[in-house]
Amino acid sequence: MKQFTSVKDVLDLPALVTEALVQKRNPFANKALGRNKTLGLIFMNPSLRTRLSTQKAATNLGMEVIVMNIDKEGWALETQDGVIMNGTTVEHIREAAGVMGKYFDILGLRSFPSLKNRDEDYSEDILQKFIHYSGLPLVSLESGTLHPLQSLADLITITEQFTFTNRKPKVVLTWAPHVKALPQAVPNSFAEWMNQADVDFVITHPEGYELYEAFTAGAAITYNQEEALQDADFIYVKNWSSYHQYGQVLTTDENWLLTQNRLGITNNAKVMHCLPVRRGLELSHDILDGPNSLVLEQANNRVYAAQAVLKRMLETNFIPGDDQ
Ligand code: AN0
Ligand code: CP
Repeated sequence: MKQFTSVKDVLDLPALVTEALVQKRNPFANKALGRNKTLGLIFMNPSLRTRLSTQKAATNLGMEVIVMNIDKEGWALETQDGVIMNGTTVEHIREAAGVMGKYFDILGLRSFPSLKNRDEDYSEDILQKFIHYSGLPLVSLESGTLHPLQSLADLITITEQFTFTNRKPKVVLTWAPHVKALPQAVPNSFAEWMNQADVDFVITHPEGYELYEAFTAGAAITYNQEEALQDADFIYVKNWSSYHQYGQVLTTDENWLLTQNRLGITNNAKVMHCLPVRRGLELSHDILDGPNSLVLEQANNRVYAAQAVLKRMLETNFIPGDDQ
């Protein structure tokens, strides 16, 4: 595995999930694999889980980790080519990424979309420039359009929790209200992964919140949340801003808030959220505090998702014993 930016970078998805579960049972078994290898984690936006879980995963594999919150601690970065830098930006992405290529063996990058210019966000220009100018294998820590480490952790969680062998789980992705415009990366990515997994997958959202078809194609999509929730085994709750009216909040309709009552029409569904979650706005207190919530287990599995991916990258990109 050279890069990890999308499910498309995964050759064998069931094998990667199995690898994560193997790592979870025995987290320190591959401590020698990352010896003298450095992971650089570069954050252009805030993070709690991604930062801590990826750092823990790398440490479990014996790697050194350097973390930089480049938005706060670095020079203001210029990402456009050919500009005369006589404004507020101080350092160009060409040099910044090039320097990182000298210091690290694997690069992790979090770079949220602007939610202003869809073409620019969906071109993944910043992610591609970091890959190109660093020359390093790159793990996406959430990009403009996708959050693959989250989706892998979600798939691991569903695989662990679903015990029936005679049928597939019904998994529902439901939009939830929020007061701020949030990226589409988490739902895009979840859809992309669920469409590759062995599940019945349904997406429900208000009109105007249709996601980019390249990620959702194959899923059943309905504007009727109640219909979608019938017999659900897993409900994945997430807010996102509009893709078609790009970056806009079209409604904050609280009828879309999932409560414990509404779980009555489901198959006692387990409820998932990537976190951070705004209590009472995106998801009810009773669900988060109740027995159906999987949110902490998802967060736990972020470690083993990252560990499986880093292990594959170390195996693919470096010869064991070669410490150069
Ligand atoms: C981000 C998002 O929705 O993409 C990160 C989630 C992992 N969430 C917020 O900005 C609140
Ligand atoms: N779920 C997730 O990626 O959380 P952070 O934004 O805190 O990393």
